[in-house]
Amino acid sequence: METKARNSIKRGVAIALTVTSVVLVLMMIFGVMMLLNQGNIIKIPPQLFYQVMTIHGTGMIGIASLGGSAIMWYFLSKYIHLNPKIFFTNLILTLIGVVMILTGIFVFKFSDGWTFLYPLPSASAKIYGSTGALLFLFGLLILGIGYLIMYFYIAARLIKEYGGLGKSLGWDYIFRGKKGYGPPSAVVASTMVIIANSVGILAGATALVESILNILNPNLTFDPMMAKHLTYAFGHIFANCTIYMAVIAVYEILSEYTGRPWKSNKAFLIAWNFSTLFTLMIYTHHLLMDFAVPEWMLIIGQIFSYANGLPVMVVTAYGALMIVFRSAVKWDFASSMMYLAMFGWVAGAVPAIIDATIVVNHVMHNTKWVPGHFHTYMGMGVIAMIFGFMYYFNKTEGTQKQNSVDKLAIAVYFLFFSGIAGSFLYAGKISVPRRWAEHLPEWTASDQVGAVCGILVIVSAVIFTIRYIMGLRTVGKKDQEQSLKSAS
Ligand code: HEM
Ligand SMILES: [Cu+2]
Repeated sequence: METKARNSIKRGVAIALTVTSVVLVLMMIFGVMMLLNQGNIIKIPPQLFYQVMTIHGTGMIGIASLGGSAIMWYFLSKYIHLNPKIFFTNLILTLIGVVMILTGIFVFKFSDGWTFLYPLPSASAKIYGSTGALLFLFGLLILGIGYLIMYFYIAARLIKEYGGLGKSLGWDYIFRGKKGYGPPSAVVASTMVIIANSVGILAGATALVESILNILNPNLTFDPMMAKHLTYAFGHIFANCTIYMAVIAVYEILSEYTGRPWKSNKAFLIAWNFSTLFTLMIYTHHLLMDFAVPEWMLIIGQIFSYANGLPVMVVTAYGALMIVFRSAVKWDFASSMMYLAMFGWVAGAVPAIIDATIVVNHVMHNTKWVPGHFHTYMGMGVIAMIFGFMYYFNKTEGTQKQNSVDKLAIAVYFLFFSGIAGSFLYAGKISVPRRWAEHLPEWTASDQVGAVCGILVIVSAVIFTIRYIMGLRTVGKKDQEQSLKSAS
């Protein structure tokens, strides 16, 4: 029975990772399509550009979250008992949501951007009909419900096992002077994510319902400023939480490869507690240009944005350096990916901190500087952690071996993803606006460089994906052998 439960956990994780890698490649192709259009190499109608931009943003954030939750679920299930059905429920609701979103965008021409800012969806519903907007909004809502079900279930399990979410965040050690080390890092990180992301998703769901009601009955109107607060609270927290789920792989994999436990000492616990709080507070950095927002909120947004990522990033980067220092760590695909991803994450935070400064923000925020920042920390941070974990999964649960193509693919991936991010940051520096289908001739060089880099990134992502899907067979074989052994 025990191995049966374990096998269904593994199956769920394997399916989620398969979906993640395939969707990722597809969304990257859409990304290159946008660059080719901005760089004047191909011409697509502006309407299609914005459909592509909407699916690229939604799809990327969505799969980063799916891949991240696969990591969280896989490692958390080693410490507490988890019912595999819950993960499948989330997976199925996600897939239903994705199909609705795809239909809304490609069949019914919804193209308002993944941030669905009220009252944009109602405005475009009047032009293109309400079906597309409703499919998109309901699709996201269903996706969110899937996550809420999973998070509430994990919360209930953590409360049962640890006696409360405060305890699984290590409050006994921080406030009550309990000696020794706190709960496993996977437990601490998961607690942070379920608290922050549940709040974020509930805020997002409220904004979605507002838009849906407004489309169904235009007499029902809502305060657009309030809706913007709810929407960006959701968007910021949801995107942030992808890394807080994926980073669990850094803790677990580096600790396994060095044979040293990743201890949750007091500094580690305090850092995660601060990040829990700050992640909830700082979304107002997306509203720095809204003069109607009370100044004190913007100042909180600015100050705490500096402080937000830092605690966890510092303890993680420092921990990663220390755990490897003078250890007999074996460098292979998984451990190198985790290590490089750490630096991608740190590097991506620097431009964000610059942009969160109010005076800079007024100049930079609507330029490609911003995509430059999040492509660095998502592409070279979160997504790299997910690829690294895919390899680890096949190696640990199966018998896949690394080869020289894998090594080459890692190098190509990081090199050319820096190229994409660099081309975006450079475009930001020369004031190229973000989210414009058409670019002026003096901007197109940066788009063309980005597109070339993008194509090479896609090549390595395709290699990772094919290797992962082929490696899954070794997992199935190993399972079969084990069940035969236990039967005889
Ligand atoms: C081959 C890799 C990729 C390429 C070529 C690419 C390209 C692009 C381009 C051209 C844009 C529009 C920029 C603009 O505003 O003008 C964009 C936006 C975006 N990308 Fe990527 N991207 C890639 C990978 C990723 C990854 C890995 C993620 C996250 C996991 C991601 C998330 C996003 C998001 C959230 C947006 C914002 C959409 C919006 O403004 O509504 N991208 N990307
Ligand atoms: Cu933010």
